[in-house]
Amino acid sequence: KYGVLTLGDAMITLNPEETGPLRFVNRFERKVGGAELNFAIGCARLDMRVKWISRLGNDEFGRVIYNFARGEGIDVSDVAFVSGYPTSLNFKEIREDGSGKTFYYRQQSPILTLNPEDITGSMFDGIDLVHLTGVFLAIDPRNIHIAKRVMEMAKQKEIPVSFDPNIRLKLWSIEEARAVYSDLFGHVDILLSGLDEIKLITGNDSEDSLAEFAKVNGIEQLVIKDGENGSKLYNKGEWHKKEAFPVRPVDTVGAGDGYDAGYIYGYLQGLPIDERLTFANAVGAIVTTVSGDNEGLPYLDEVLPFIRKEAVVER
Ligand code: KDG
Repeated sequence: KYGVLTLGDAMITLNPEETGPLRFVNRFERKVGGAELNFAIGCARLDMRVKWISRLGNDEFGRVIYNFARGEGIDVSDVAFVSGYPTSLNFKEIREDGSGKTFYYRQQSPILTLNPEDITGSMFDGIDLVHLTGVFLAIDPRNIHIAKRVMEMAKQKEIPVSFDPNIRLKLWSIEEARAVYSDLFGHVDILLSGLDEIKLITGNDSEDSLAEFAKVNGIEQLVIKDGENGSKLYNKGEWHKKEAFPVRPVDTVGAGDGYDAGYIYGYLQGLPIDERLTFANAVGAIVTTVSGDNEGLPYLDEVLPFIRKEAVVER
């Protein structure tokens, strides 16, 4: 089994029981979210070994998240509980088409207590890929020091680094984000970005300018996710494209994290580019058909039947 390392904040996600503006919603379901944790769950379900580094509040919700991650088979030995920092919350608003808005209560996130010295060499033992996202960087500008340390240690150990900008403009401004990203892109081997996000970051989404951007930053694989329009990869001077799977989405939050897990699975398994993009598109599509940020992440044995449109015996 391949080993993946990721690091980030998690939160209790309150999923509305009805669609429409949050101010009219009275009932919520308590779930768990967090971009990097969603990615970790996605990888674990695709049969990879996953280590997730994090900090949780020393409270009831912190325990919910810890047990949830552990229940998914994630290595939580570098997750610690910290007092004085309540576990973060995220209320979601979901519209009829499955798209949504988030309302965070995470000003004093427990992950603020993580320091660069907490990252040690043994955390990389048995790791084949390191994945970070922009959510962790958006929480506190100082997190760049931790992210850089992780990326530099990965480089020393010849472990590839993937990164998803995961822009969260509710947490920081695009100017702040651009400054931090431009400092990090040079450390990234695989960049997995939404089309709208890469446009916000580089100011352009034409294939020529994105190819140039990848070359300048030494990004070996530039993956662009475009939801229902599919995804594409720029690698070794060429663009490869794959259309999306048609689905009826109920909750699109977490689809990008699922896509990342699917892509990384395909990359580590050495799947040819065409199959890798198909696999990642499938994982992203499946995620949108289930309510919750990570509940819809498929298990390995569910993805190929979905791709082949095989009938599933229900009863
Ligand atoms: O990518 C999905 C995540 O964004 C969601 O699970 C929670 O908003 C969230 C975050 O900040 O990680």
